[in-house]
Amino acid sequence: MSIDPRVLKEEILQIYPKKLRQKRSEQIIINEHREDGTVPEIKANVRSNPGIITQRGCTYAGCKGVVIGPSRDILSLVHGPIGCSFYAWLTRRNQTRPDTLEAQNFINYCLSTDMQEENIVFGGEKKLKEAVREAFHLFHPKAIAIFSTCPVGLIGDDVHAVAREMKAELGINIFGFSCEGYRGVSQSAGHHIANNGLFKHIIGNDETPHPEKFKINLLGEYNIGGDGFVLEDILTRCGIKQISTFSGNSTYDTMANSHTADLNLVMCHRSINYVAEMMEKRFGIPWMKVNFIGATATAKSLRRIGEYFEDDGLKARIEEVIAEEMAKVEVVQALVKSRCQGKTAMLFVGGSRAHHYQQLFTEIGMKTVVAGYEFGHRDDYEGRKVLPGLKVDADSKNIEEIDVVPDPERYRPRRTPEQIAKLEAMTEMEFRDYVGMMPEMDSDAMVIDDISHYETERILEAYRPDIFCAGIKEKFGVQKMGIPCKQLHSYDYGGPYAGFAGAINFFNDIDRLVNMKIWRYATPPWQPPTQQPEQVAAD
Ligand code: CFM
Repeated sequence: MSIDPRVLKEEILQIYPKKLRQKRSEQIIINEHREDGTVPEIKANVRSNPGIITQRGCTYAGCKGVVIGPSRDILSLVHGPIGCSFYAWLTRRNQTRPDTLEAQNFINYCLSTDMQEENIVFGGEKKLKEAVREAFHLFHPKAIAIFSTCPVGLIGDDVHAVAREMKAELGINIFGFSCEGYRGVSQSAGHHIANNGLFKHIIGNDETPHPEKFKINLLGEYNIGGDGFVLEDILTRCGIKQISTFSGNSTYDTMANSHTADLNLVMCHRSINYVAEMMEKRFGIPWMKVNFIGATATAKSLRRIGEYFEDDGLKARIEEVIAEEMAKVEVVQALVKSRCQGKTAMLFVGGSRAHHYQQLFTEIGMKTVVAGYEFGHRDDYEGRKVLPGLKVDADSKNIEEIDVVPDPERYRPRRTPEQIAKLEAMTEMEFRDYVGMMPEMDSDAMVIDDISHYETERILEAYRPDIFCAGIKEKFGVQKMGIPCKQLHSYDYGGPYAGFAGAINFFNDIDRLVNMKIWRYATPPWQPPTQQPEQVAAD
């Protein structure tokens, strides 16, 4: 079926009132590779329109749930009504594996001040202090993070003052986050707030040196479904020491010590690029974007690490691991490709995966026809080269920009500008860069920012893709249309999908989903039923 995406776009826009139509027309883009190397501009990171049924989450979700939550021994205490805690309780499948049975792990717990009407009227600081003391005496953590929910900001409780007071009283690291749900346009604001907190309160607190030669941090990897376990295994086999991730399977100490690494690898650019930038400025650690989603992407990323460290032994070990793993991947890939070749996919995930997972589909011959982020910014779509031209609006001004300067004692540039230039001259060795999703999608592909429920239905009806990838909010509505929906936030109950072993899992899962016969039995709403379902006699 051949679709004219421009016609479809106009049809979709018709339903909206004039002002909204204009706004959505700038957020629904038909991709194009222009001669000057640019792609069309997309409007992103702007407020969702009420009633549109967005899939976005809130700022608190981005700070507590996404960035800080996966670190297992920072005790997360939510200051707010219980619902905010309950809905952030073990819903993201960020796994962790303490070294010993006795090691601290608070991930299974849900701690909240459980604010009541009385606290909203008379203030909740007293209750918060009591909660911090209680949590400290129960768990004896190294650090407590306090997260603000919407009412905290509305009534003006000062979580930072409470954190300072409690830190002095209890003698452990305690810090607060002004990450009220409404503070930004999406969870993306919460990522930035969390990054600032990590930088101000944790990174650089532990100077323990490591003897290993090749030391990295993996930023923006949250160990969903065990992805981080797979990646640490690969890195270890190559002889690369992972000091810390941010923040899947991490601990307070690994993050506190992360400034001793010599290279920062950035997986999810959206959620953690601020930490990478700040660590480079303060400590002199270069960063580069990697992608461990997809077998060829993983191989490419590993080779780039080898090039960075310029060590023949390391490069040889990397090649050995790639050869060993690729042999296993290729067997499954060939089989699955023979059954999936030519099928189509749509991807709507937060800020990275709608891009990264296109690679896995490409590896089994499937094409992504429409994709979009819930809350990515223009740089995630068009590449970081648009950054200097980005306008700072009132919503972005809400979030602190930390002014970072080189640390007087600890700034140690790991590479000279000449070395960086030499490495960059080699193919695909860009530092501090992210090409974005659109340059890597076909011309004429549709790119939709912050997709609405209505738009989802219309594109499904028009394209009838073989698979739709999104989250729990979309899953069952989509499947009732006879189209399988794979959750790419939680992986449903599957995964890991990162690295080589993850690629094999993904290929098998997608093969099962797109080739399952059950989808033929669902009658989508756009297709009138040809016959009435048989009456089942009640006996
Ligand atoms: Fe980064 Fe993520 Fe994502 Fe994200 Fe998320 Fe997530 Fe996501 Mo869900 S940090 S932007 S805020 S890759 S929770 S692990 S899957 S929306 S695309």
